[in-house]
Amino acid sequence: SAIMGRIKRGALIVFEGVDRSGKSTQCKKLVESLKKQNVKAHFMAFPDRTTSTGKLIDEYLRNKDCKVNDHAMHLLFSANRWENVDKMKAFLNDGITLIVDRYSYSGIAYSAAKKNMEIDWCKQPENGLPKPDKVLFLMVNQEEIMLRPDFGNERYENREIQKKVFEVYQQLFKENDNFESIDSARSIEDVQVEVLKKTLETIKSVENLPLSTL
Ligand code: T5A
Ligand code: NA
Repeated sequence: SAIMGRIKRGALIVFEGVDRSGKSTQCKKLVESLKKQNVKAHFMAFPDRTTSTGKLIDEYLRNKDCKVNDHAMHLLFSANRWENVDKMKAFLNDGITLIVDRYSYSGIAYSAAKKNMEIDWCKQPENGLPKPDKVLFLMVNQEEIMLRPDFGNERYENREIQKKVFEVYQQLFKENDNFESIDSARSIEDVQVEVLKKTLETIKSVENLPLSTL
């Protein structure tokens, strides 16, 4: 039948967490692990620094002297996701699981951590984007984070900002039923075992469900 022949959709899996919590490391390993098991998977990361908005974002993040209005900057990060929506839907509809390094929740957490930025305002431009089937939140304490290589190079990498970001993330965690906390103070390999398990479970549980929106 038509139902039997239909391609099962891929899952939208997002990694979130404060800077240096190990998101990129886990995402890249996960895509490799999935491919080894013949699960179709593709890696994406936000901000996508290759697009026109991405180049402005990259300049803003790397140059702490670069002054841009906070609200305008927030919309730019969101536009950077909207630029990729058609591509994301095409992958998912083709049965390819997307492993995404940061998404809307980063956008909300890092902007709402700033003075004079309302969390409700920050959520608005994310409305209508594909909703992640699972958000794996990498949890590790700040003392450990600051011992990891390269901490402190980019705009938001200081203790005070990271603390505020974590507080907004905690609120988002409570509000969203798709969040799951992963203890990331363990070895890269141990974290990967759990991340792979959660991902395979999610792929199975959503393959016949429609994609929803934020
Ligand atoms: N941002 C982002 C916004 O303000 N708005 C938005 O909408 C979005 C999408 C750049 C900044 O942009 C902000 C948030 C960010 O401040 P980015 O490009 O994702 O975002 O940032 P990066 O600097 O590339 O990545 P992170 O700092 O977030 O680091 P990761 O990816 O969490 O950590 P990773 O995997 O690179 O690991 C860091 C180090 O720790 C080691 C790794 O080997 C590496 O050296 N490590 C471990 N060490 C011990 N034990 C483990 N389990 C380890 N796992 C990793
Ligand atoms: Na990263």
